Amino acid sequence: MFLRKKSLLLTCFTLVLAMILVACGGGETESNVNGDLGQDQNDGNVDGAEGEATGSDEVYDWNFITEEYEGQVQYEYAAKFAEILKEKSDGRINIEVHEYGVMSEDSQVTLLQSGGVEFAIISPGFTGTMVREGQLFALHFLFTDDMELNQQILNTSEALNVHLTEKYESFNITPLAYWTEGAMQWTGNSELRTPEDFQGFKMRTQSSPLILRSYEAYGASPTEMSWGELYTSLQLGVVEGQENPIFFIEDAKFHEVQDYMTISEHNIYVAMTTVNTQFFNGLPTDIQDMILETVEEMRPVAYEMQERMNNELLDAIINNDTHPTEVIELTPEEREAFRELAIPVRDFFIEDVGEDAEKILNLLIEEIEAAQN
Ligand code: 6CS
Repeated sequence: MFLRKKSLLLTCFTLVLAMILVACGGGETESNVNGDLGQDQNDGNVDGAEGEATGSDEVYDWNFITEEYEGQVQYEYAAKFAEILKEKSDGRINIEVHEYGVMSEDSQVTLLQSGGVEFAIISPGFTGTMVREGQLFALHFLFTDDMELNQQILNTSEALNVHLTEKYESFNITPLAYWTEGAMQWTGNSELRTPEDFQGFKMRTQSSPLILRSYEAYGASPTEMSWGELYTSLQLGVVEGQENPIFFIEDAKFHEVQDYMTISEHNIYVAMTTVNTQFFNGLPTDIQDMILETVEEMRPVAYEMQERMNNELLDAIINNDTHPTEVIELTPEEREAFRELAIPVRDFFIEDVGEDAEKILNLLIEEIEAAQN
């Protein structure tokens, strides 16, 4: 179920074509999914334009891939981003937004990195074997319980916006913004209230190794998997539970094949608005400025969007009589039992990833503490 056929074949065709073109072009970032590999007028890297304001009538056709479907937060973000840029550029910037559904999230990272598409929304949970420092988002109980404050920290953190961004840029990916899709909750085919409930529990996670490690700390038996396989895997019992923000649990219908949802808020879901670094650096400065302005304008839009969807779809889960879900609220003591097991994973992260990871994490922790005072 749940594979939206709409535009799937077309998208599949264009993205696969893009990968072939990138492979043929030796990974240059001048390609786009329309196959414009040369220095033509649709090309983001026009000769002589790099780093200069052109004031020209150049027309740009770009592609923006997301990990979600239309109606879900990432897709709606990208659609609004495209709309704002089109308006700002008087119609010169045309961005085609793509739903998830063609390739795994890991492959989407590779596609952006190689320049097959210009923009992507990427979850750091799918970049952990590449940008190992980015795994810090997998650490449970790192951020605060105040989502608005968390978003402010994501917006302003030097640890993230300078130091972690540099790490991504060394892989040709520039995160333009880190933003939240909401607090993470657990769903299960059995109650998840105590660490004992996780003993041997088959938990689905994204691919970053530290996410798996975080669940091993609770005694679980985690398995990484693309979310496209998740509904069926939960239905068949291949995995027994998963984590996600509420809007996504409802919209992807995971609650139909899960009996319990725990309001655990053990982490926040972070997404990154990203652009291919080489492509972005090659754009005229006036175009770069329009993009950066749009990223700023999108910050409150994204926050409000996820907040509204998470609230509305919690009600939808609670009021769903066809597929009833027991919603479990953890007491502060119950949450504390998980927190105690989660904190030592920070040491593992530092030992495993190294000195830069330690510096970035320690600075972020300082920033989080300062934001709370
Ligand atoms: O669980 C996942 O993997 C998916 N969750 C969200 C909220 N967005 C896309 C991602 O791939």
